[in-house]
Amino acid sequence: MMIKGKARAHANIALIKYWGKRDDELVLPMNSSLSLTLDCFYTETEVIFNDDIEKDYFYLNNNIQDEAATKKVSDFLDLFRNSAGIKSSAMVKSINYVPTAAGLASSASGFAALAAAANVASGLNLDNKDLSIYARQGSGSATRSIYGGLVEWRRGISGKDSYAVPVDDAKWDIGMIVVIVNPKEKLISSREGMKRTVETSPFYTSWVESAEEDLKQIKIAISKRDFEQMGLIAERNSLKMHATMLGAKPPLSYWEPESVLVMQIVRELRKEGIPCYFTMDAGPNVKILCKLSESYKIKERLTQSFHEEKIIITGPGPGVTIL
Ligand code: 2P0
Repeated sequence: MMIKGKARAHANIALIKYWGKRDDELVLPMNSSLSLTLDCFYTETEVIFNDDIEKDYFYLNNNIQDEAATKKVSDFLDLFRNSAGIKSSAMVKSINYVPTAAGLASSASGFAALAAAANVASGLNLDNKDLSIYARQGSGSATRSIYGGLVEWRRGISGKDSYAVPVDDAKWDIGMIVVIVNPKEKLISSREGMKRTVETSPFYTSWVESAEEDLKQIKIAISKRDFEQMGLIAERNSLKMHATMLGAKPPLSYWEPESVLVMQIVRELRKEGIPCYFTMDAGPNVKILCKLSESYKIKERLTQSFHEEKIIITGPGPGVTIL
């Protein structure tokens, strides 16, 4: 027996961040979050269940992966194998399409594409809601990559109702500029960083409350297409997330000097009347939320301080596609 499935999923950047789990096993978040799916960054994955191979194999960008990386994929595929009653091992081939040196190897697009491919290969044919529940168990941010545009991940009260819902197709003047400050892999994984923050930061409870309020407010701004409010809420939410990390023991900071430089440029541009807002995740790279129609103007300013190939402009991207 040999059955296969292939899918593409795009990366997403959170405007209201997910930072901390209340259940590590099920990947249940402490707070709901909201993101923008990106056009330029995606992963294509093929899953082949094959009776003739004796164990799982995982190739990423045509390179065979080590035991640890393969185990993550295997454990995730078990969710599908168990539900579908499949006993076969799998061959998994994944390609990350990320502009050169972007340093954005994304677990969001990775697990969303793997989930969508496994969904086809296993014959489970889950709908998007259930697909996001499965993707979540691979990586929290993958929950949101099932859909395109602006997407909310509702924290839910159990494993069965913590999933993503589409909020807005983002087919208006929205863009994102990714500024690559340092493409190297981060020293402290998000998983570890979140755990430390939840367990030791005295600011953590306030962060959760504040993030839920930010989510409410940003959804109002989105429904009114109030770009300025949307950006201001997102920028502040990101800073608050990083503030909880500074309060952790030992403290955690993903910022580098050039990250701060990008923030300063964004603030200057705003003073000049260009609406743009920064957001940062578990790494030193900075993403700028802007109007797509103004992205080239902003890029031009950034090239005074950064190499052109370190500045990537992207529009909103689609949800998962079966290939
Ligand atoms: C987010 N991040 O909302 C937040 C903001 C980073 C900062 O989701 O442990 O790879 O696999 O659930 O999803 C990155 O963490 O973590 C992330 P796991 P994930 O996008």
